[in-house]
Amino acid sequence: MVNRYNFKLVETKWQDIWEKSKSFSVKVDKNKKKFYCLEMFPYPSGKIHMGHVRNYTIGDVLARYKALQGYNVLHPMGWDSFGMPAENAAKQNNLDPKDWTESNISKMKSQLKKLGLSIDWDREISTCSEDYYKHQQKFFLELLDKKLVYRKENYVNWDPVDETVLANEQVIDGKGWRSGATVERKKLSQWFFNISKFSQDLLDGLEKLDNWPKKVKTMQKNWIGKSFGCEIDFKIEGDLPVKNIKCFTTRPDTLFGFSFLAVSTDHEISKFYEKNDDFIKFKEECSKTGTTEEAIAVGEKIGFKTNLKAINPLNPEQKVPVYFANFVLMDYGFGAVFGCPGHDQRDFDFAKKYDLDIKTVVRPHDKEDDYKVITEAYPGEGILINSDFLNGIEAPNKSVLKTIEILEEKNLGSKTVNFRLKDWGVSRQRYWGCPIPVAYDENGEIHKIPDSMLPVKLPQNINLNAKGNPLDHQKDWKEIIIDGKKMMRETDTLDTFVCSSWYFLRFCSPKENDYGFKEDDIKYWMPVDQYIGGVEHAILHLLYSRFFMRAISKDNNKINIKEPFDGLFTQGMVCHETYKDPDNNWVSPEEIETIDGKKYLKTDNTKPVKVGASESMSKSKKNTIDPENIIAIYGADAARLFILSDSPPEKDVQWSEEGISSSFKFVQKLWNLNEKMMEQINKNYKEDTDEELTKYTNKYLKKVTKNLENFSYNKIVANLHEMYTHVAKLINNDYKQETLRENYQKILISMQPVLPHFSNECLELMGIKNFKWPDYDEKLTKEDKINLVIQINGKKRGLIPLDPDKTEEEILDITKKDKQIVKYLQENQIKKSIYIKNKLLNIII
Ligand code: ANZ
Repeated sequence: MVNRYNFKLVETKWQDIWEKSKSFSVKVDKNKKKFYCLEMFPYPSGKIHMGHVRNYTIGDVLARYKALQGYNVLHPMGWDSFGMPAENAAKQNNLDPKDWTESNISKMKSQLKKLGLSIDWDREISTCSEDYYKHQQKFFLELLDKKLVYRKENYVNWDPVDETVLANEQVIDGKGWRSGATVERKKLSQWFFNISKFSQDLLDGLEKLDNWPKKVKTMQKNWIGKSFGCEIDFKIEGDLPVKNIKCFTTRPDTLFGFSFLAVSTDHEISKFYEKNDDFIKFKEECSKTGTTEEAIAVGEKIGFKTNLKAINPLNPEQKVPVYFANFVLMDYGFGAVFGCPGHDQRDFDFAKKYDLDIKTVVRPHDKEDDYKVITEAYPGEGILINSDFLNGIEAPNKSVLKTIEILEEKNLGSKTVNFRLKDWGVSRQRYWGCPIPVAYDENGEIHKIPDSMLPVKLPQNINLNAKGNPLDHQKDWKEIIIDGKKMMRETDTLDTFVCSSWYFLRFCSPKENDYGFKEDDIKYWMPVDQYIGGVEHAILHLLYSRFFMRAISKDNNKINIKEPFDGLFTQGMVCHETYKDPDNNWVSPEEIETIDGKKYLKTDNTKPVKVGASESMSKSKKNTIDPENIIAIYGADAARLFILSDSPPEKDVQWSEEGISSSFKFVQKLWNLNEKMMEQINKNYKEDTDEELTKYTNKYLKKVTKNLENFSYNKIVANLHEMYTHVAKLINNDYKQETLRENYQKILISMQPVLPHFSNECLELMGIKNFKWPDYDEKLTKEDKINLVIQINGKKRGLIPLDPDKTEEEILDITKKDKQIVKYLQENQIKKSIYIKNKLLNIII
């Protein structure tokens, strides 16, 4: 096949076409409807990967479609450019993180441009630029005034490899989300955002996010983790001045199963044990288990027995031992638990280890009253037993409320709600981040850096190899005079998730100098109409952004936004087969050649390669494909077409050599069709043979429009294939020039979202410069005749060509007179008929 569509030429030329036709950018007519289309912005690692290609192609299809529909479209791009990798790369190569980052940005920007994305580069932002973080520092100080930021000494998740603190959300299965190192516990003075203050509001807000995937809302809901329960004040006896210990419980109804009380090693009663060597050793032992709930759930439960006794409020006769235990978290509830081994597995494990009573107080519905918990706790539903005046009550549905009522009456406890969501620790002991704009006087008092001294810029030319936080070693930078007083700057920098919590506002007014955004601009553009990104951000980034909008909106007359993202779409992964050489090392697709359908090492074609499962592309498994090569070989349109084909955007897509090459061939076929179309147009026939082309075009447009509206972008690829087959056939009929031009022009415009380069080239050749999304005529999309299947007693007996949408009676009348069918009906009585509209009539005789 001759490659007559020279995508290399076209794709460079196409940028000008977009520049001319883009409807957005600096001058925006705010009387027009707006559409804000945003994809999660990338970290400038230096190279785009297939995940970016998919994410940005999906966004681009939508942005172009909306622009063609006449919206002002905001489709910006920026860089999440602070963070560890820059610092690490700079250390290794003896570079400045800023230079490394900026050079990566320029590489990635040119790669994104090659994909032909309709991005408004005039609005480009980068979070590591002073223009950006200056405003972030102002927001930080505003939050400090509103008491939504505070500093406190706390146990933190410490990543020993990256030597930094991690937020709870950044610890996955007990490991650092970036380094993969097992996270330790460490006590440090830290800055926190008071996200927990908004727990209920963040939960309520989820209800209104109708255009978010259900799974993301469920993940956030679980993360916020609202528990209904009760706080109980346990009376304490013993040789210490401790009168009572408060516990939070969701199961007060199991109080008769009480067999120990456990507190966290940081509980306030620990102050009495500070000098106890055994306790100190025990505490060290506890620090070794991870800090996350998952780690604690699977880890060994260990305890340290005190001499204290706790009294059961419902049965004052019963006194049980008090322990320190590693599975009790200090920052949940009151850092204390009443242990009920019969019905809680952690308590069960603990009781087994320390030989404590295991009492059964709930029996499953299908068991007798002598039921006993033996091998594991029974947390399920049932009936209360061995519980004195509570016996016989249905647990937990009725028994929890009933017990709370009793406890409240006796003043022994009260109904409470608890949230799992913890405040967001934002301090990072790293250089390459946004400096926290405060300083400390000699008494350690916190002072805001005055507005006139903002931004607090990062010092340059520093020694990144210094141990710990490089900023700590910058004496000149650290010392500062405020109002004539000597102070020391804060050396912690902000978690990069702070930068991404408001970047979508900045895109609305990227050049605004005085504040992070302009009121008018965000009133017009916000919220983001469609946000597109990976589901891995379901909790972290998407929750932080929702919090940050609430936090800056509080007492701020410039902004009143709770929900930044009206619509959310989470795209699937791009996957590829995995390969291993005979020695079990991962091999990349580029190192492989195919001989007789089998795969061998390129360097040694006697060595067969083991083909493994297709998995999400990742550097560690070497199953990545370089988008830049793909674009260079096949062109951006073919790459876009392929990345959208096969699977719906929310599902994973399998990348294959055959797939991309057939997409490429299809673009060539479209070009051939274009050439043929131009020939036909030039023939200039006087009359149309029929109306088929117009009808088909309308039907096709209806389908494409519907699929665009529903994010069924893979179906658009199928629509294009079908269109090619039909139109290639239809144009052999004779059509007038206007008919051909009118229909083909619509088809070409419909290709804009997916194949922008190709479509623009062809439209330009036809002399068409201004266009909008083509409407279709509903009347013309109706099928002319349908072939109705006629069954007698379920057997197919004939086909009757009919006008569509006839009633069942009309069809029965016609059928009774039809020659083919009459012979089957004869004298038989029709008992009933079953009609499936426009498809089938089954007559039962
Ligand atoms: C007694 C009990 C009996 C409990 C029983 C459960 C089952 P959710 O639902 O996740 O909120 N708990 C309370 N504070 C804790 C802390 N600081 N560290 C670890 N565990 C803590 O969990 C609530 C339950 O978690 C509470 O109810 C308490 O154990 C435990 F059959 O109290 B329960």
